[in-house]
Amino acid sequence: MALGLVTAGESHGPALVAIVTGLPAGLALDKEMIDADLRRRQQGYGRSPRQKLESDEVEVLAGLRHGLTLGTPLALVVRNRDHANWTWGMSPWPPDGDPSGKGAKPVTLPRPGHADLAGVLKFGHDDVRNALERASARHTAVHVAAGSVAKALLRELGIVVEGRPVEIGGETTDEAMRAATDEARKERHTLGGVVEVTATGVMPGLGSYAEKSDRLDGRLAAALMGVQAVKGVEVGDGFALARRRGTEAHDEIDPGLERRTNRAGGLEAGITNGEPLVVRAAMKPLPTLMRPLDSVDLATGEATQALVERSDVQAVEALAVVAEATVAFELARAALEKLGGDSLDDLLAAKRHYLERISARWRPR
Ligand code: EPS
Repeated sequence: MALGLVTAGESHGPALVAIVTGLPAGLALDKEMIDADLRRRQQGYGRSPRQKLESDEVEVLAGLRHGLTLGTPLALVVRNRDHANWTWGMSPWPPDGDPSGKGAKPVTLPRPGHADLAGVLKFGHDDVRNALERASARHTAVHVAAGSVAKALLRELGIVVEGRPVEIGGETTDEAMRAATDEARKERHTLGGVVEVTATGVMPGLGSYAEKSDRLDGRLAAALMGVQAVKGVEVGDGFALARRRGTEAHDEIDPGLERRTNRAGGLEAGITNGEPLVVRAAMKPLPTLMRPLDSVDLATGEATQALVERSDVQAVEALAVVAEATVAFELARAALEKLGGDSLDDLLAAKRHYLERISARWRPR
């Protein structure tokens, strides 16, 4: 069965939910490891006061017994502690009593760059909150929980996935990235950046060129572009390859089928080639601004300025964790497609068999 993921949840609703299907039985999960990833996602330097309210941890409602997967749908929940301040405003059922707390007044000032305007037009909402709540990057918490499960599966296969920020506000050293964040906070700006995800220990042969939709580079790009605020994805040397000659763009093959370089980022024709997988995602500056941009009040049609709310200065470190989870999930999906298996033992046996088959030719040092 293919690995699947469905999520639900609003930013200030009661909880975020993920259902992961297609996991083999017998995979050991560790609550501490999932919670550690959830904490990493919350910790970046440019985060908003919201993160002081939340302390994300995973609950499992189904699919796990005594720490081992059952081969049945795995139901993960991350509660929104901030919901306590929004019980009237974000009540799933018609709320009791007079409007109180946050979210009680409709939002009518769409922020350029957020889902606000497109969402209300598409779905016919009067209150922008009905669009922004689901579009919010808060939702990435539960993707990180699902990615953490995928990483546990990949670890069994010897694959390690890691994400890190490589650029924030145009700066590339840790010190300069922090200074840029401090300055943006002081000047009430927001920043974007670039994250890089690498996966090591990836065997050749994940993904396929059989159909466009099978190509793993395309699947990774689609999954990463689906993360809030991501506007670009590149694999390996990506856009820089377009400016090189063929002799400087590809990765020559040595005996043992190793490569001298990894400009392709571990993917050729949408298939892993045994080299580390390298992908980068570019994030735009966050659109909730303390210096609001011009907008229009949807209630009156008059020119005004966009909604001002608490916001992160930048969430690039958070994106690194989310992108890591995203890549891990897609890689786990591709590995299960290649190797299959209802139980972890079946999966590992299939891996051994496959590696044995290609070992006559593929012998990395
Ligand atoms: C977000 C707006 C902010 C961020 C949020 C994403 O939330 P709030 O509206 O509650 O201040 O803090 O990110 C998270 C809460 C999170 O956990 O990552 C948005 O509009 O996308």
